[in-house]
Formats: sequence, C-alpha cells, structure tokens
Amino acid sequence: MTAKQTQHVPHEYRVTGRNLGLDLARVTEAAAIASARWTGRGDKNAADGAAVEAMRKAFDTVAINGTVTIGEGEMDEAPMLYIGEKVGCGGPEMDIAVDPLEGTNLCARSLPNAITVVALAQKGCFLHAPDIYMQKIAVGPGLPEGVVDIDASIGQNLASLAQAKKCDVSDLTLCALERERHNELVAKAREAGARVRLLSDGDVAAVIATCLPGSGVDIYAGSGGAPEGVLAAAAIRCMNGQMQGRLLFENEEQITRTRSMIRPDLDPTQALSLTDMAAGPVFFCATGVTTGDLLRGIEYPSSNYIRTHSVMMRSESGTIRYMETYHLLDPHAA
Ligand code: VTB
Ligand code: MG
Ligand code: MG
Repeated sequence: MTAKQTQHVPHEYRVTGRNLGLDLARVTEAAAIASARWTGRGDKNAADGAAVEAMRKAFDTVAINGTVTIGEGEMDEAPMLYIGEKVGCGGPEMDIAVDPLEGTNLCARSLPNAITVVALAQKGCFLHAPDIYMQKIAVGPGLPEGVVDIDASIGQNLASLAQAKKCDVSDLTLCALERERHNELVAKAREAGARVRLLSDGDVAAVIATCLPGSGVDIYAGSGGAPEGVLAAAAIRCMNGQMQGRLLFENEEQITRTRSMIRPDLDPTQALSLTDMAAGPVFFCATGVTTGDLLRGIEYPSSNYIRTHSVMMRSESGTIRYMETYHLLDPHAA
C-alpha cells in the first residue's frame, strides 16, 4: 500500500442508496448472451438484432421510468430501443443510453472487444447526440485537469501528457480507430515518437482503456460514433478520467436536426466537456461478448451453464465492480 492509500484507512463504507448499476448488469448480460449465439457467423445485423431484442426485454425488470436518449435510432427507423422509447417497470425518471452490441462487426467476425453497453443518468443529463461522428480525446485519472485539449495538436497533447506522466513521448501509446480519416493523426503521433494502437472497431472499450491500469493505452484520439461518445463519457465520469468531444457535422440538415434534439442555439463547433455529454450521477454497465481488454467474453463452461463477465460503475461512489455470473440454462431440470 502506498502512503497515500494508507491515509484513507480504515475505509468507511459509504452506502449511497440503491446501486441501479447492479440491475443494469442483467440487461447487458441478456444482450450479450443473445448476441453471442451469432459470434463468428458473419451476420452483424442478426447479432445486433438479437442483442436489441434481449436488452429491450430485460429492461422490463428494471425499476425505473426510463427514456431512451441514446438508442438504436429514430422511432420510424428502429423497432426497439428507439430514441424517446419508454422502458423500465416504474420508478425514478431516468435517461438511458444503450449500445446493445458495441462492435457488431467484431462479434460477426469473432474478433476481440465486442461488448454490450448501458448507461443511466437522471432525466435530461445525457447529451442527445445524433448518429453522426464525434471527435474524441480521452486520458485516464490522476492527471492535471486540461493536460490534453481537443483544440491542441496531437504533438502538443502528447508532449504535455508525457510531461505530466514524467515519461518520454516514446513511452506513450495512442489508440485510434483504423480509418483513412485518421491517417494524418496517426502519422503526426508517430512523428512525435508515440506508439499507435489501431483498432478495427469499438471505441467505447478503447476510451475506457485509458483509465485501466495495465491496459497500455495512454490516450485515445480521433473520431467515432457520437452515441458511443456519450456512453464512453459516462464511463469516464465513473473512472475519473478526462474526455472532450466535438460533434462533427457533414451538412446543414444534420445541424438543424441536432439543434432540434439538443437546443436551438447550439454552436455546432463547440467543444463538449465531460459533463456536457453526461452530467449528474451516472451508472455504466457493460458485458463482454468476445474476449477483449476490458472484459472476457461469453463462455460455455459446461453443458448447463453460460458464464458472463460484466463491469458496473457508479460516478457517485466511484465503485468499479467486476462480476462473473453463471447462468443456469434450465433451472427446472434438476
Ligand atoms: C464508430 C465507433 C464504434 O463503429 O461508430 C464505428 O464509435 C463506425 O465507424 O465503436 P465508421 O463509420 O468509421 O466505420 C464502432 O467501431 C462500433 O460500433
Ligand atoms: Mg449499436
Ligand atoms: Mg456501436
């Protein structure tokens, strides 16, 4: 134990009311078990559909009055978990953000890091991000506030991060999605001396990796889905990391639609802080579908059990819980 840790011993257990994160685990577990049947079968839509259906059904058991804020799309384009849909069996008014299968391609191709994700906040606390791209930058906890800035060059950010971490830029690893649009970012980061880890998909897990000791990821940068940005922001809030975002609009129509979703005077070029994306107390929960850096995937340890691995986080208490669950296939057979 370090001197800093012992200052806080004995730890007084703070019971901060009901942890809804535990209920959410059953929701992400259900989605993961359902989509895992499609792992490696090359059909990402079927995998996604199975996750959505199972997640929607599992929400019926959660004691909230939930409204989907980040979901599967607009009401007319998504049959379930569409934006504005009410879920839950009654309780406090909450905002819900979901990605029933984050990394549909990863699941379909049986590649690492497919996860099922849910986050919860008080009503009005999640950014109503449309399904466009978001520029993102994230680093882990324990660093000076503002150590990286979405408006600075990647070279400046890496230099500032290295200084804060008392290391060399060549000791840092930047993680980004492998996309043509990131060619310049990647070239500049390598030019500055950093290592670059490229991912085919799944930037929610990649942003979270910046906060996990031992993940080897020091900074996440680049653009990915805006809904995924809000989900990652919820997790970063719970893990005390830093993150900024910026919605990337491709045309006027997207700006108009977003203004109608968020607010009429929204400045489309505005940098978004962590709390612009996820404010107030938040819960985050994910279950692994395929084994990755964050979580092990779905496993079949014996003929009558399915094993899931989930993580539940809560901003209010800062708890990060990992849960391994054995699901009995036929509870009435014994
Ligand atoms: C992004 C990323 C996601 O899909 O949305 C990506 O945030 C799609 O990016 O994590 P492209 O349009 O560039 O292919 C994921 O990787 C998986 O949903
Ligand atoms: Mg999705
Ligand atoms: Mg996704």
